[in-house]
Amino acid sequence: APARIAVTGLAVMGSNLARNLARHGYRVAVHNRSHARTEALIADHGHEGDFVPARTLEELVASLQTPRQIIIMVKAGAPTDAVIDELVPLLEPGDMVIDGGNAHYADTRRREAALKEAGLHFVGAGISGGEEGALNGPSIMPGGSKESYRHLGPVLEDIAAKVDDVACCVHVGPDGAGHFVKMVHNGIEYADMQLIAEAYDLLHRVGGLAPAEVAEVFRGWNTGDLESYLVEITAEVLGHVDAATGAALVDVIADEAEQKGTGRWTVQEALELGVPVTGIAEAVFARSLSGRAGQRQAVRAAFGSADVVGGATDSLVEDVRQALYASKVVAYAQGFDQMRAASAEYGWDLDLGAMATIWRGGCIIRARFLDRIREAYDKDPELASLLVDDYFRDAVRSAEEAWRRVAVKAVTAGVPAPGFVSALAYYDGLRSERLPASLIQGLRDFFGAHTYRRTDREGSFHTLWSGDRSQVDA
Ligand code: NBP
Repeated sequence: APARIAVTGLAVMGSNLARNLARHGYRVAVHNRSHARTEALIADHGHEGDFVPARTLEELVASLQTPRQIIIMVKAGAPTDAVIDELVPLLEPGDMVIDGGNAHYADTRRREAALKEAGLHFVGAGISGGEEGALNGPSIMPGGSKESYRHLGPVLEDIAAKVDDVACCVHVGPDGAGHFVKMVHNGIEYADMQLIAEAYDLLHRVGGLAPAEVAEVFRGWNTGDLESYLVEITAEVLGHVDAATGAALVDVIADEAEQKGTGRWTVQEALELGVPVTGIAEAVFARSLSGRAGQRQAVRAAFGSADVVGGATDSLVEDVRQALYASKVVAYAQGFDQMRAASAEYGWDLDLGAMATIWRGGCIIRARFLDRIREAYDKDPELASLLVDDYFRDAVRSAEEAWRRVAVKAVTAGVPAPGFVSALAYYDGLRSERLPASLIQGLRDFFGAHTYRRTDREGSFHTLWSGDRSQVDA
C-alpha cells in the first residue's frame, strides 16, 4: 500500500517526527540525503510502526498516495531550498510540501509563492518542542492554504501535543503565518528566560540565596500563577550539583549565553513593523552582552563588580515573584501585539486566542498563564493590549508596588535587571497621559522642519524657528 505521508531529513527532529507519525498508525515514507541515517532509523526504531525507507527522493515520491504530503526536516536556509528544488520536478499539481524546519517567514512566503506557480501547496509549519516534542507531541503552527490544511490538519493534530484533549495545532493562516508565529514564540521564549534569569540573579546577589535555595523558591512558584515548563526546569537546573566539583552546576557553567537567531529575527521584524517588543529586545541584547568577554573583563577591572547584599527576606522573594509575573505579562503582551501587527500587514487574519491555545502544550513556553491569554482574546478579539484585559489589569495592578520595589533594589544594588526595568518603563509609557514625544517632535521640527501636529487643531504645522518663530501651516 502507498505511504500516507513522507519525511525527508532524518536528523534528530525528522526521525523523531517520523516515529511520532508511525506510532500514530500512519504508514510513513522516510528519506535522508545520506542513506545511513535512514538505515539507522529503520534498524533502531523500525519495529515502532510502518516505515517505508526510500534511498532517493524519486523513490520517496513514488511510494506516496496522492495528493502527496512530504515533510522536509533539514537544516533551515540553503539546504531547505536545495531539497525543494530537487523535489518540485518530481511532484504533481495538488501535492503538498511541508517545511517543518525553523525557516524565516520571509523565505516561507517566497517558497509558497513559487510553488503555487507550479500548482503545489507549500506549508511552512513551525514546530516547537525540540526533539522530545517531535517524538511525543510538539506544538505545531502550520501556515499555507486552507485546502492544504484540510488534508494535513487531521494528521498534524493527531501527532501534536494535547492539553485537555485539545490538539496544540491549528491552521495559523496563509503563506508565512505559521513560521512568523513560531518566530514570535521563540522571541517570547527569550524574554521569558531572561526574566527568569533576572529573578534568580536578584535572589542570589541581592538576597544572598544559594542556587539550591533559589531552586526551592522556583519549585514553590511553580504551584501558582507562574506554573510553567520554564519555571519547572529552572528549579531542576538551579538544584543540580556538578559531579566533578560538588558546586552548583550553574556556578560552573560559563556565563555566556548563545543564540541561534530566532530572537534576533523577532526583534528585526518588530523594528520593521514598528512594534515595541522591548522584553524580547532586552533579552537578545543581554545575551549579546554576556558574550562580550573581553569588554566585560575590561569594564569590571575599571569599576569592580557589585557586592552581594545578602539577607533575603520573605518579602523580597514575594516581590521578585510579582515583578516576574508582571514583566512576563508585558513580554507576552508585546509578542501578541507583534503578531497582530504582522497579521494586519500581511492579511493573515490571525486568531490570537488560538495561538495561546496551541502554545499550552508541547512547546518551551507552555504555561498555565496561556489559558488566561486565550480567555482574554475569547472575550475580546480586538483587545488593545493584553494589559487591559480584566484579569491581567488586576494582576499587573496588584503587582505594581512590588515590581517598583524590585526595580529600585536592582538599580540600587547594581544588579542588572534590564527585563524587569524595561517592562516597567513600557507599562509606564503606555499609561502616561502625556509623553515627551511632543518635545521630540519640537526638536525634529527645529532642526529638520519635519512639522508637528497639534492637540487642539487638525493639520500639520511648522514653526519658523530661525525666523520670527511664528507658526505656519505645513
Ligand atoms: P539539522 O538542522 O542538524 O539538519 C540536519 C539534516 O539536514 C540532515 O538530515 C542533513 O542530511 C540535512 N541536510 C543538510 Br545539513 N544539507 C542538506 C542538503 N543540501 N540537502 C539535503 N539534506 C540536507 O537537523 P535537526 O536538528 O533535526 O533540525 C531539523 C530542522 O528542524 C531545522 O530546520 C531546525 O532548525 C528545526 N528545529 C530543530 C529543533 C531542535 O530542537 N533541534 C527544534 C525545532 C525545530 P545529512 O544527514 O545527509 O547530512
